[in-house]
Amino acid sequence: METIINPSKAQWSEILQRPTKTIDDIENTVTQIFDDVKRNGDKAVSKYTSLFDGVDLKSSLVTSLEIQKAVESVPSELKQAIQLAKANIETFHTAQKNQNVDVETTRGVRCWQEKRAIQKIGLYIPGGTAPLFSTVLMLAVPAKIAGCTEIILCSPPNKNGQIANEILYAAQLCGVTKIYKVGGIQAIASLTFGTETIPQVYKIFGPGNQFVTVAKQLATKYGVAIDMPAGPSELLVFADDSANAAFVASDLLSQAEHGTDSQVILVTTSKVIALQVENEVKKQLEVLPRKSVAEQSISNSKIVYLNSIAEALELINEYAPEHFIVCAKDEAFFIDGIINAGSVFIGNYTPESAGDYASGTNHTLPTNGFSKSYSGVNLDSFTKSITFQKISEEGIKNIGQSIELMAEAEGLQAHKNAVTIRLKDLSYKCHIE
Ligand code: HSO
Ligand code: ZN
Repeated sequence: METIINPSKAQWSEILQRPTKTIDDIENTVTQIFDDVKRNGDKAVSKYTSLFDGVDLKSSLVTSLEIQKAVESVPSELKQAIQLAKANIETFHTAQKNQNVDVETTRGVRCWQEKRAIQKIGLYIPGGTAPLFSTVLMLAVPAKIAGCTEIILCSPPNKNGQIANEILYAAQLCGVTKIYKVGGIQAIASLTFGTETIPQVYKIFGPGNQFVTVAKQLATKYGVAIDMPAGPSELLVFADDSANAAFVASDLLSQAEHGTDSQVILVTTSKVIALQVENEVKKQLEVLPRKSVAEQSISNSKIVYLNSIAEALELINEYAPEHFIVCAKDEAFFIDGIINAGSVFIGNYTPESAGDYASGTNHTLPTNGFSKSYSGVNLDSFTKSITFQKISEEGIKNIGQSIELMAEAEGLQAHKNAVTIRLKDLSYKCHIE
């Protein structure tokens, strides 16, 4: 890890730069596969599954027998752990339900707002060497609470044509409607257009590699919503001398092991902590099974020493981390002052892993500086708000003239007429009464 001491503000943006990748040629591939799936449906999907996943499938739909077998093969201790996580995620996301807004804006004019679930949603769960089944909980649990009626899960099959048992177990536990063995661009294209077997959805959630990320962006061009633009996972830790260096190192490594392009940053006001963390990282890294992955992301990572917590906070808000751990004497200063972060972890006993799995908060969070403008996945991600209004005779009399004047000023006579006709009706009624 490179240590940078008291960088000037002019240097910040360079220090905080995310690992960049070019996506030009990916876009062509994505467009081609989208066109093919749109035109040829299942036939195209199975061609790409064979090409990219190396397996020929008769059908991409996971059968109830396969689900049953998977459920049986997950060890009961792990099942209990998953159930504890699910219960906490359920509690936290159920608590996010809030009261409807309902007001009388002017006498006789009632306006209110009600939430409705997005009916059909797609969840994308990546495969690979370590399939992250915890993401199933993070997406399917709030979807169920929100009331989504069709929850479609896509995940790439392995060489044996299977999806990891844990993913299938979590999916059935959370009430996913249907599961399909389809991954990558072809999965996102299927959810966008629908095929003979895979239903079309209105919003797609979930992480993925660069291909999936670009595919999700293309899906939006066809009117399908997505949770958020995704990038490599990242963590920023602020630690002063009240922090435990070994704990901090373990957090940095937990994020670094995700992928070679993960980014971890330590910001500190203590030179002692900076040194201790660096040594601890080296020590703990040695014994990690995913050492080669973590080593690479750690080698791109930075320790930034700054003189004051005020400057540290400014830098953190400029970086806008996905995950922000704060181990500081004055934690309230950071809690009150943080503006841009996906999720904040406070104190020495709050590792990021807790939020990744089981504390109850969601781990699908904005990366790549998007925490400046995006929230992480939460209950509202699965709903839309509809506004309602009901205006009484008294109400239209109260606001009618203003509407008439504004419509006239915009040159929209028909708009004005829609009010005038009613006001005339009321004054006529008034005369004959
Ligand atoms: N840290 C990841 C989520 C995750 N970690 C899943 C372990 N499993 C992105 O927030
Ligand atoms: Zn993680």
